[in-house]
Amino acid sequence: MLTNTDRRFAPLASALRRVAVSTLALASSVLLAAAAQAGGLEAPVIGCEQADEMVEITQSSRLDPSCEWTGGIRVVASDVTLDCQDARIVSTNVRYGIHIIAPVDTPLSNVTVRNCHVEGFLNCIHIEREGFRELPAGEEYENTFSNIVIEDGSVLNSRGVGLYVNGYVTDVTVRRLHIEGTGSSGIYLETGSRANFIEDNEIVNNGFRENGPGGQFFELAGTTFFFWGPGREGVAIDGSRDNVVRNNYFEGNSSGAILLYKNCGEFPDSNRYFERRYGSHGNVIEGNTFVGGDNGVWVASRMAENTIPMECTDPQYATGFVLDHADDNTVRGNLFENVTYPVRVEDDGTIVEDNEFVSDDPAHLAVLVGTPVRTSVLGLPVDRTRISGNQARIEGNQTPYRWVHGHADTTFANNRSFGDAVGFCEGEPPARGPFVMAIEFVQAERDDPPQREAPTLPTPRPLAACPTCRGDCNADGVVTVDDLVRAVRVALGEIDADTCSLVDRDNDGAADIAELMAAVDTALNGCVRAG
Ligand SMILES: [Ca+2]
Ligand SMILES: [Ca+2]
Ligand SMILES: [Ca+2]
Repeated sequence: MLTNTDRRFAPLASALRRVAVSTLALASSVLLAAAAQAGGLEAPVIGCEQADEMVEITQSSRLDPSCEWTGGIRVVASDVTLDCQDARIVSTNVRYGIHIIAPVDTPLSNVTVRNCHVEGFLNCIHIEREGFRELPAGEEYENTFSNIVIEDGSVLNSRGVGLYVNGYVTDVTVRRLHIEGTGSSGIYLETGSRANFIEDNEIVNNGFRENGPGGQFFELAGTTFFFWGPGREGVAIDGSRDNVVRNNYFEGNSSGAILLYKNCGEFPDSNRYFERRYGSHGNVIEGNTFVGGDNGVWVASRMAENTIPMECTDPQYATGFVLDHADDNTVRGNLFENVTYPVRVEDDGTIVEDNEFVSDDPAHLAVLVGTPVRTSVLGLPVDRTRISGNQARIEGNQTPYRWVHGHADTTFANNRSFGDAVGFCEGEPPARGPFVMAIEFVQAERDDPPQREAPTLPTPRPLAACPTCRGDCNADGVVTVDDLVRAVRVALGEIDADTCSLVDRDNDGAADIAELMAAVDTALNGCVRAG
């Protein structure tokens, strides 16, 4: 595990490593070419005379790393490995650095792209099933992609998304990449993509251009506006499901680390429009490290955002509001350091377990569950969240597990703060912009941007510790007969103490008489303040 200081110098270190590695690679390519001539099976090297052309890869190949590759590379066949040998692939006026592509009626499998350093394109790496927008419902996965691996390299300073996994693309593994400085999201998992693996990457300092703090123009109802936004996230999971995001390092991404949401069927008149059929369901986010920033993992990040400028085709249930869709996701075993809202939950069935939250800012939280508009207009609070086994050490915040606007059927068990079992209690709603991905907007003249500093959303204030209800097994704020029955069963050893951690205050795995009496006292007299 690298320390924070090491991380700060990671770009420099990786640049030095790249120089060293490309020197080695150059030497080894000479040796390997000799081996190939001697009857070895090494893939042929594509020479620098093609470095400014678009190169199409149909068989396993290596790049000569002694030149910069500027024409872009297309990988169009199965069973191939492209080894860039640490070559740099840099943008001139081409859209994609490496484009892995097959028509929708053609399966693609066993493609590996490794040791490529791709920089400055619209998308540095783009994986696409050509024609996917026209796939009929129910026939999206008849000719899938499988075992597509992108490993060991870097994606830097793309104009848009860094690495784009486009619609209905499956089984892509992205591992050990350094992804930095992208204009939009670092990695984008597009609608209908599924079962991809994002592992062991460093995803840092991305997302400052698109909807970013520098501001941009937009037109609405024939009027020109200028708006400033929060920028984009490290990983966007947009209507993409059953993915695993594991053991990555996130720091310094503009709007947050991982946002899960569903595109609302925006901009139907755009040539990029297609029907968005799937939510971001069943994803697993585990073993990652998140450092700093406003949002760590935000489940259903558009549930309560006003999307009116996006011309959503999904039905509005209130002016500007459509349902977002991100169910049954798991956030497990991650470390969050100094993140304002480490885990935000605005859709149902989320599991938040065995995470660790540390911070030196008392305004920071661990978990925040709840969503305003769906709750108040449709009477549908976030439900079936399971929060268990988490540990928090947030200086000045003894009770960092919070809900807002109501919640339903929450399981809350064995969550600790500075080692004590604590409750789940009401917090304060986070600040939101006037509409999705916007912090503030003004009417403006085209080509005459307002000259002022980027506005920011107000930061949250520290909250008073909330009462912990001793014996409140289901953490709903009252001790009922049901809670007491469960507490007694813990005392009798019939059920595990973790199922009612708020009776077992001293965390010895049992409920003794004093702990049972405290539960009874709470039932009779109400909750007591924590501590
Ligand atoms: Ca839902
Ligand atoms: Ca209760
Ligand atoms: Ca005990």
